Amino acid sequence: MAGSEPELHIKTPLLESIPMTKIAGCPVYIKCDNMQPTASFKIRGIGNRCKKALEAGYTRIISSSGGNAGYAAAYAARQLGMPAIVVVPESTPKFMADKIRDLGANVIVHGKVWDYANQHALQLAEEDPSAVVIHPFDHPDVWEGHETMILEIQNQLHGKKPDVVVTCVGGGGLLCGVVQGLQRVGWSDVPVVAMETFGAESFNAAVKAGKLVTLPDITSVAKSLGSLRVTERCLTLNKEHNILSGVVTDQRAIDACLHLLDDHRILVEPACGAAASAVYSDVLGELKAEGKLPKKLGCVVVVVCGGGAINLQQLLKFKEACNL
Ligand code: PLV
Repeated sequence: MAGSEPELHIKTPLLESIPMTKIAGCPVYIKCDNMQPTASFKIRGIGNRCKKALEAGYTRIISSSGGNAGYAAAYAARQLGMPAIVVVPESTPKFMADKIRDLGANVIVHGKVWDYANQHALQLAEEDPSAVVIHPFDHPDVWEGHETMILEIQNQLHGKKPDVVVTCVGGGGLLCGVVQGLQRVGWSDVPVVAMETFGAESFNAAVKAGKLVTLPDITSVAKSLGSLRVTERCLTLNKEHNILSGVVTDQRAIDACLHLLDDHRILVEPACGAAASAVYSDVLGELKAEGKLPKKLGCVVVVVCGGGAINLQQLLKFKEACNL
């Protein structure tokens, strides 16, 4: 991990969710990374990456992000005293771009989806050797930073070992961090359920094809899961670790967001709803029935990854659009 400066992320609560426990029939813990100062887990990995870049002599930050990674990069840059440019695609909500701007970053809107924003960020960095491009999910420092979530969970469970960890997958940075973290704490045998929504299922497509697949478009409302292609590292880890891919409809992801709000007063993006739907829509039950998970689970951990690109009005719009 990067050296001298204070951590940019905080240690977040791990809470037993009684409503989820009732559904799953075993203790379900939620790791509340929605409580990070940037409203998502992203600051763990992006913060680590930015600190290491500063130590390596870079003085400026250029982030390409659909939202939360850019928000985390802008926050990290502000804390570290580095100027930042954040290139966001047109799909990023205006209120999210404004939030990033409010942290002092220069926001540039470029391209329909993230991949085009990223190309523009790389081009800008070519013109400025003092600038480092902070990729939202494809870098070892990002994965290393995300690993801290599992180290915390290990402490918070006081010697108990989870039977399964549930997370979601966009470009796969979070998944890589979770799996690497499990390996680091000696929990290499703990399966990971990797959730996506239809229309953003780039990991599921890659697992099925046995190689990286580039989706033609992102049609899911879970825009934070909307990277057309996952990092290669996900596929490498998929060979070493028991990762079970699950895909749900937008409706199920939104339904889970509504449940999280009612059950825990937690407002999160559909990306996070996708992970929570593994319990609320009983994807875990389906995996048990298929023999992919043990019939009796002793302890489940669900990563509540958070997400700042949501407000109540937007969630209610999604609810209506999904006929919920
Ligand atoms: N969001 C990326 C990619 O967006 C970004 O640039 O912010 N949950 C939330 C709330 C997220 O914001 C993201 C990533 C993920 C999950 C997925 O994380 P990943 O990409 O590491 O799998 C297009």
